[in-house]
Amino acid sequence: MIEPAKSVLSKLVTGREKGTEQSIKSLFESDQNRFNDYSANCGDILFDYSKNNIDRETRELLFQLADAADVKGRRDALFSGQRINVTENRAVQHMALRHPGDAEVEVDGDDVMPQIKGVLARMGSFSKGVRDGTISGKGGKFTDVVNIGIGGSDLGPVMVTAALAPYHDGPRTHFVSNVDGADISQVLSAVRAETTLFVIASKTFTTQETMTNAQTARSWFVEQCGEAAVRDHFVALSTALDKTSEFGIDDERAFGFWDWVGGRYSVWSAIGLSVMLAVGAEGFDELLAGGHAVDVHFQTASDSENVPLLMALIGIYHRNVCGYPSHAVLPYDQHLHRFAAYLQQLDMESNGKRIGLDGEPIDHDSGPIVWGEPGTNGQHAFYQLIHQGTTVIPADFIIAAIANNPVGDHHEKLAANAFAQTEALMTGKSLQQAHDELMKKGMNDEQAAALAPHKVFPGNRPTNTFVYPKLNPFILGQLIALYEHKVFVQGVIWNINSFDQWGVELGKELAAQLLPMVKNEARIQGRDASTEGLLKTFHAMRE
Ligand code: G6Q
Repeated sequence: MIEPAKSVLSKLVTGREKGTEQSIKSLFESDQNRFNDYSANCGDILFDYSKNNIDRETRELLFQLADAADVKGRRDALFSGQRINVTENRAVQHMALRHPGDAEVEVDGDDVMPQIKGVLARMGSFSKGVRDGTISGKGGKFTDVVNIGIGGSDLGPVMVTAALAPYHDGPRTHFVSNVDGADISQVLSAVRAETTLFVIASKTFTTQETMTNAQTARSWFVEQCGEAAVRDHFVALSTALDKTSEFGIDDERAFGFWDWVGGRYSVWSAIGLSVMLAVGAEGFDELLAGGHAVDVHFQTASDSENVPLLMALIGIYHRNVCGYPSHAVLPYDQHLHRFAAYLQQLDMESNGKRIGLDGEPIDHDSGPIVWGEPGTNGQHAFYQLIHQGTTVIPADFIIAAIANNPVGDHHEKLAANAFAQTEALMTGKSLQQAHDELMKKGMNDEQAAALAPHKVFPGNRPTNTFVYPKLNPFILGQLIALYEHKVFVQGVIWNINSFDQWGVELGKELAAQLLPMVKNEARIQGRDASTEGLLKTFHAMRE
């Protein structure tokens, strides 16, 4: 954290240590207008952050913190295409992918819009052809699409296709990511080679898992349909177009993107092809438009209306002032069942860092552990800990006003549960209340006194709530971009590089060294005693 920001943070910490913090409930009691004052809109999305321990003074200090960390200056550097990913010497310009109209967007001084529009137009005509059957395979119209990718080349398309399931009117989509052969076997057993389109999604086209799965899919396909049909059944999404042609993919079937698109920000690029195949180019355009609307909002909304800024600052308060280690994302929207997994990568790969931009270890916490599951399922599993555990876990609740699948009163019940949870987390239940309730149920005083402590809810647990009219491509694009910019702002305040991911390298290097030893016991050497022991046991069990 840079010096001016540190001194604002210490004011926030001192403020909390003084013990003057009021309970969230009492903040509502002393301010009739709190809901209006502590909520903001980004287009049709309402962001309610009133159920946090944040009062006017704290919020003002948080805005000062953002200014002291130069969030606005760094935001402008981001949008102007400067190489802010310094450890990889790259610009970060995924916002250009969702930029509409004819205005120029620069990376290193060059307008990148013509190339973006060129790829988007090719994706559009290819998707249209696949969807209407004018582009077909050996067995006629494609019925299934298999996306093979991992990390950023998987999680975005997986999450978005799941979220937009009600809008699917194209071929069925399947995703293979894990190098565990179970993953590809399951998918291949569910499709027919003659009517399947394989989409090999890899920015580098060298990733072990993806290339292994791609080769397996290719051999399986060739066995049934022959080598000549590969050109019609395989497409590539990559920045390494030389490597895609070596794999046997026709240049016409390769859709490029650029090094200034980070993997976890790439669903807006050619990596989103499987989304476009499922929902059509118009749906994909709507997704992009939603993302762009948030880019404009982030750059123009005032501090108190700026949803990604508010999301980030509340998160900083929880992490760096209150010391909360984790953050839950709880969508009450079944179609968002992969949203938390997607955000785990976005947030934890971006901000799970311990070295600052100055190359020195940082002296404060950075990214929290992000996790979650859709409500109401989580309520019957881990919410126990959120309500009564020893760790406070701030949570985002996400709910649509209108269901995509209206069935009876399901949606009303879903919404009632979502609102009930945030209320319960805030208000809690006192010992006296618990005791009185038990007495009313017919227990005697002794029985009630014994059980009541277990039924106490401390309350005062912070939550944010997002409400939007209905989950559609535009709203989804907004939601994703809101979290992207939240992560950006937090990275700026922590003064770390949110756009590299060196932490994934060491495991990859060691896996490459260990593979020969896993294949051949005689080659085991030079490892620690535990690793050697594990390798030997592995071999013994395979005999
Ligand atoms: C994301 C990361 C990482 C990446 C995967 C797949 O930001 O860079 O998750 O997306 O490692 O890489 P390829 O797309 O190059 O196969």
